[in-house]
Amino acid sequence: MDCLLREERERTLSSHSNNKTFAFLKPEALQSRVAGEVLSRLERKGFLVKQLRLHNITRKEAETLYAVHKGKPFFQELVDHVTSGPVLLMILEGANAVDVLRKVIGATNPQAAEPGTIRGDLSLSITANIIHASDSLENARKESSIFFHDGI
Ligand code: 3AN
Repeated sequence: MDCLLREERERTLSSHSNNKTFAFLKPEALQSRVAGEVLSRLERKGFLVKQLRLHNITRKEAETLYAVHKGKPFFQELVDHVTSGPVLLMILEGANAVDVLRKVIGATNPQAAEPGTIRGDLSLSITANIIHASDSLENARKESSIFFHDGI
């Protein structure tokens, strides 16, 4: 019985974790007053907001977050942008959250992103492309732990 309960608990914990992802609205989203619209789209899609916090990203946090891009020509501009004003950090929950959110936000370059996606509808700038969303569960765990001590 104990064993069955433990298995059930582990299954529940792991399915919850699989259904969460990390995202943040970039400073441009707040400056251009579309933060409410983006949140509204995410909720209408069915995501549940589990954590939400306004935050000023430090250069150190930005360099950790985007470490994989260090040395690329756009790295400094990207770090400059995400540290230029408050961002809205969030942990979202929903079925297949990582993949679904990536579809909802659209391609990295808003000029190529499909209409109907967040980036496709709300931006033209690849640097200030409104929203960051983790691209794997592993990265969602890593990235959320930079900003939330309880992570995903
Ligand atoms: P995404 O945010 O779609 O996952 P990544 O992780 O490849 O894209 O890149 C992180 C951020 O770096 C992007 N959101 C974008 O702002 C910026 N970026 C990526 N590629 C370029 C590029 N070729 N030129 C300028 N900025 C870029």
